[in-house]
Amino acid sequence: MASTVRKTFIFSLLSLLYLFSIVASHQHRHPLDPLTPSEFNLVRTIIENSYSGSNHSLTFHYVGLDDPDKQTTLSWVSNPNTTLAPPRRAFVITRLDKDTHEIIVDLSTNSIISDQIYHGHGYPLLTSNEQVAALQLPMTYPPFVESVKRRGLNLSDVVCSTSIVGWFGEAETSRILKIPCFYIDGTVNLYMRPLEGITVVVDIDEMKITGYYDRFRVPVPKAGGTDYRASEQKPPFSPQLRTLATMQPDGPGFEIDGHTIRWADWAFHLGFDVRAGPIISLASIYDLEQQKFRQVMYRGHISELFVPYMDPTEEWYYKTYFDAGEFGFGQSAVSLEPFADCPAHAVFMDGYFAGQDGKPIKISNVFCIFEKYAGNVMWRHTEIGIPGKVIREVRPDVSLVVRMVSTVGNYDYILDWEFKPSGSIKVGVGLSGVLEVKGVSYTHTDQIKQDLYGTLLAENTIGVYHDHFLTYHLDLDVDGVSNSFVKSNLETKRVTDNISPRKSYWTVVSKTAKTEADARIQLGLKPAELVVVNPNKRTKVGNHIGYSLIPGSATSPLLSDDDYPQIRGAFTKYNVWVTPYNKSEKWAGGLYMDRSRGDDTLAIWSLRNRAIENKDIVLWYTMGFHHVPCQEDFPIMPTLTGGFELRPTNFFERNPVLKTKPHKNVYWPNCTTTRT
Ligand SMILES: *[C@@H]1O[C@H](CO)[C@@H](O)[C@H](O)[C@H]1NC(C)=O
Ligand SMILES: *[C@@H]1O[C@H](CO)[C@@H](O)[C@H](O)[C@H]1NC(C)=O
Ligand SMILES: *[C@@H]1O[C@H](CO)[C@@H](O)[C@H](O)[C@H]1NC(C)=O
Ligand SMILES: *[C@@H]1O[C@H](CO)[C@@H](O)[C@H](O)[C@H]1NC(C)=O
Ligand SMILES: *[C@@H]1O[C@H](CO)[C@@H](O)[C@H](O)[C@H]1NC(C)=O
Ligand SMILES: [Cu+2]
Repeated sequence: MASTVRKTFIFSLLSLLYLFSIVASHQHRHPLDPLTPSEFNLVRTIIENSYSGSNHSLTFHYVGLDDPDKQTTLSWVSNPNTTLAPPRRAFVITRLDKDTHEIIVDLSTNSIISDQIYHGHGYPLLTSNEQVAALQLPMTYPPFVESVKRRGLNLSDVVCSTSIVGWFGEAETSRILKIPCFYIDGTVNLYMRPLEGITVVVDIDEMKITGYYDRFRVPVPKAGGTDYRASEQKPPFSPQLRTLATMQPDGPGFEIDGHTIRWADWAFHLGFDVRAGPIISLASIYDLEQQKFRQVMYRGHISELFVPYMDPTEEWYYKTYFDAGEFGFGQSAVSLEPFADCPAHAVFMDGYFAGQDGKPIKISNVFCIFEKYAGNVMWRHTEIGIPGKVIREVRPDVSLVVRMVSTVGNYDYILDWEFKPSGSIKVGVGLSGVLEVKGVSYTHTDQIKQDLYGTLLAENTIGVYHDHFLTYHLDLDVDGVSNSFVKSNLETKRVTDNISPRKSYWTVVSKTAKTEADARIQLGLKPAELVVVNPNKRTKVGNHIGYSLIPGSATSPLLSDDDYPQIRGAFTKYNVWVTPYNKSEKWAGGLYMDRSRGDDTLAIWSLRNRAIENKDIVLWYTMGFHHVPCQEDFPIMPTLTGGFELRPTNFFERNPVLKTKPHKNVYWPNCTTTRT
């Protein structure tokens, strides 16, 4: 699958043209804007030219913006008209003749600033092309063809997918995948019909099958009842819900200027990255009293997603996925469907990433942006305590949502960043899609006498136990760059000296984390408030200005620390970590996730136990789901949701939405929506 680089002078000609177009558009560019299609092409041209002259095999595995230093960006932001925009640079990871290269390309000078071979463990993002090539290999591999025939199945109804293999202590590793295959006769829900017992190993650098085992045969689960298409459903149908729509007769209330979005009191930048998906930068909120924007978050994005399955048998033990670092959350993003994935009034944005050949690939409608009104209350009070009066004030809750959906093979992750006028940022995650199931001979739970590592969901179908851990990188800059992390435990106190009929109460005991070790927290053990404060700023009455992390349900890994997947996923050991800002510490599992050995994780960086008090700090938060599949998850999962909130805490002098005007009451009895 490796593409061959040939030298032609057309490349140089093209690069000149691109140079012109990029220089011309430079002034309008925000330094954090993702690479444009022409910039992707320019990167490819520059790198291909540098390797021309001989017959190389060159593939692109990551191409993204090499974001400028934080200080540079911040000084540009504070004065974009007079500050020169920092040069646009790309960070690139290629495979060249089986070596991994890290390359920085300067797009303002059309030059390669550095090109280093990476000698450490692990491999970069898998490309779509190499996965597609790998999953076709079994079809012409005689032992596999024979296995299919032995099962009495038709090869033309077999489709395959790809799985990473992880790392289990091997001294030598190569870039290999395993290829699970499925039977689609009578359904499109391939994942519900595994061909169990077969293991196909593909070396993707050689692009050939290097291992093959067919250990046992069990029935392929049947197709009936697995299809999820509306066209395939038979009566009886669910009760029909009445048509429902929200209206914005005055149009959307937000403004999109390039990649900068302004809405209500918020302004932020929205980028797209092949590995992380959405990147929210420079989120700041307008303070009515101070009459200015105040910083909240410099950069926030998904850093990794760890999905270990709990079946230790030969065919399943290796299924320990790191979806962002292996498959790419951005690379796996799908086009959103208007009216269904997002409401009628949503606005869409496209995203681009570099394919294996370096050429830009467009994902249209990769983001939707919309104002969400779910019928909730922002704040309210009814006062009946004043004789002769009833006072009622209610404000409906409206927020702004940025949404992306990443479909990593069988699973669909719905990722929301939601901004509230009250200053809260809510991060939501929805899990839907199709379970990864294992074929077994059992058709009823009464037949099962051993641990099957999952739930029998349908005949011959086990939904294997697994977790989803989503780790977020949250570089908060609360009203400035220098922040501290304060953990406030709620502690029970005994009443002494008979001062009160009460025996006990709780109070807040706050501790500022001095070093990284102080800030590692496993949630759910003790009630605590977790606040990132600006120790250099206080409210008028003297409280430190801050933002709290309001976690979702507390989930921690159950694998033992010495288990290989957990060594690689050690960053999930604590729900909260705080590190000093370091531009190269973005990916909690390491820059090279595929076949990694856990030597470049957040858990390792944090062993340095650096000082984090009154410093530029990054908050890492892991939310998790232990997934015990149930029959309702068959044949497709109703969305399971989770999330967390970053909430202003003594950031404002008072309720920042106090002065929100009541809504006009508008009623459109005959309003209809039309589907375009
Ligand atoms: C370049 O290498 C490929 C694969 O290694 C080979 O098929 C091709 O013939 C080579 N081309 C030239 C011009 O050497
Ligand atoms: C920058 O220039 C634009 C257009 O000339 C102007 O609207 C804007 O107010 C200026 N911004 C600053 C921060 O001076
Ligand atoms: C295989 O395909 C042929 C031709 O479509 C069909 O007649 C046959 O029944 C199929 N066999 C199975 C096991 O599905
Ligand atoms: C930044 O992090 C990387 C990776 O952990 C480390 O190698 C480097 O020394 C760090 N830089 C600083 C200035 O601490
Ligand atoms: C709504 O539609 C109904 C039936 O089409 C019509 O009788 C009624 O006058 C309409 N009402 C308004 C407010 O337009
Ligand atoms: Cu799950």
